[in-house]
Amino acid sequence: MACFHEVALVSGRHPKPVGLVLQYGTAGFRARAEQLDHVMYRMGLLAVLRSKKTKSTIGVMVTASHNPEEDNGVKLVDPLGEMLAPAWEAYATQLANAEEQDLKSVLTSILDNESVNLQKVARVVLGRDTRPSSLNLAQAVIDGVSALDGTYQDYGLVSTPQLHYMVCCWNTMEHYGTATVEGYYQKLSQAFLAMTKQTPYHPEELRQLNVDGANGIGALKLQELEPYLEKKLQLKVHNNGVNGKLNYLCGADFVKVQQKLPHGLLHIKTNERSCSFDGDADRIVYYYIDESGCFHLLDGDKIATLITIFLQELLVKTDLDLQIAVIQTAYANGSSTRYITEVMKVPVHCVNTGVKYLHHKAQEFDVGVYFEANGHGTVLFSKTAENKIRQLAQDNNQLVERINAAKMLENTIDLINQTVGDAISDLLTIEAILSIKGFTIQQWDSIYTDLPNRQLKVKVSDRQIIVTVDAGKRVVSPAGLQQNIDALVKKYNLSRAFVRPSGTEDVVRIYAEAETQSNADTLAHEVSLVVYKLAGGVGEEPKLLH
Ligand code: 16G
Ligand code: MG
Repeated sequence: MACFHEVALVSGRHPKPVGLVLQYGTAGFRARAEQLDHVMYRMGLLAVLRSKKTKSTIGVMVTASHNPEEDNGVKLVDPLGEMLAPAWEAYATQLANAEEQDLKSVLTSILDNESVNLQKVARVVLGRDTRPSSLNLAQAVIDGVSALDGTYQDYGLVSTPQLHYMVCCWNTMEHYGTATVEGYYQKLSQAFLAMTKQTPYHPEELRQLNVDGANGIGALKLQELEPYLEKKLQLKVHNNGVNGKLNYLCGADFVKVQQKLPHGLLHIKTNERSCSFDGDADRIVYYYIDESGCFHLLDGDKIATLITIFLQELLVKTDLDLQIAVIQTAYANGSSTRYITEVMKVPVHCVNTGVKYLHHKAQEFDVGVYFEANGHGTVLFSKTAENKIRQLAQDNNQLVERINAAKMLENTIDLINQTVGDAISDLLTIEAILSIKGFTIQQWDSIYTDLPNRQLKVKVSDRQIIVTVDAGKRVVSPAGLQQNIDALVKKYNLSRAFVRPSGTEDVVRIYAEAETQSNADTLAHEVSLVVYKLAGGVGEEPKLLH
């Protein structure tokens, strides 16, 4: 049996509140910040074991993304910048919930199960968002890493995708990029400038983009990036954290769910291109106000469509035999799925909610475009695809049109963050595409028309009693719930609805879409009532909101 030599494993300054149980959920641990000190320390310990096991650098990010400022969270980042392997998520949960006296034996059992060699060196890189609680919590992670003699580099305030980028740089001997924030800005800005080299400097109003930084890390990082962009793009960063509160009445999640302008951007001009980041800058959504004052949202589905159109056109020009596919979740607007499959003839795959599922599926294709409707997404190029593209870009014996298309793809590969969805990298990709195609935001928006939709949530006594199949689109338990939903959906034209337990909040989520907004609202409300009745709703019965 593996055994720890005399390291100071007892949590000491980071004791666990007795009886507290937390779970490594869809995006790591998330809870009120004051409950997380011991979890951070233990994730420091686990990161060391994971590093020794994989003989690679492992990332630890302290953030609770779009959650309220009072919350915090932590997630581990695996060697190529991807999400932690599922078996280790289970270890993370065991470790976080072990009472003090059991900590050593839980660690020992992980060591044994995974045959971790304690003699190996460990390296952990960590980052944190701008929450007031993040600094101390990051220190708890460092204490955990140090307790097992791991080495670490603290990147301090970085966006989640920047930390994923660092991990990938470290583990590819910097083939992916230089492992510094400057390296990140240089890589992205060079690719962006190369892509837009042929396009003229557009008039100021077209170069200008309003960004809602959610009062978080994204605002800080965009301000650092801007000088690298040589004024090709002019960013007006709002909600930069100076006055406002993180994610409060702003940010990508607020805008997507509420389908309205964030505070701080309530007075944008007609047709002005605007976008919102979430609290850790791994999501982005765009929007504008039309002449009649109507709000238009361009969410992850619209972004996926724009990027796929651009990539598909280039792939055709290169004449390379590369397969492109789009990965979505049940939340994807029905119109987007229809447009991509029927008009563009690009295959769409629907997977469970959660970045790791989309990322995993996208790896099956030469070019896998994945986006969640909430604005989290990126593009993955397989090694084969990347090699073919880079080779063609260098091959002067080919037709100029093919070579140029390959060069454009090459720069896109460098611009897009292939480790995880990245609001900054996505912003630059979208802006480059709009600029190259000479599209206004309205032209982009008019590619297809979204079906009106509504999202609601219902609190139940135990959300785990809702069991779903078919990528979260159908409920198999509690009995009768799906039949009720089916009957309600039938009442409306072009409608669809589903419910699933949230992986990040203690609620059941409801999604409905229909031909009109009022039908989508009514259907969502009716479904929420059925959930409330059949799945043990707590508190007041859901009301119809208008
Ligand atoms: C997290 C996930 C996101 C997912 C969302 C679902 C990551 C980085 N993010 O934000 O992919 O859509 O959770 O939340 O994994 P829900 O389960 O509460 O609906
Ligand atoms: Mg986020």
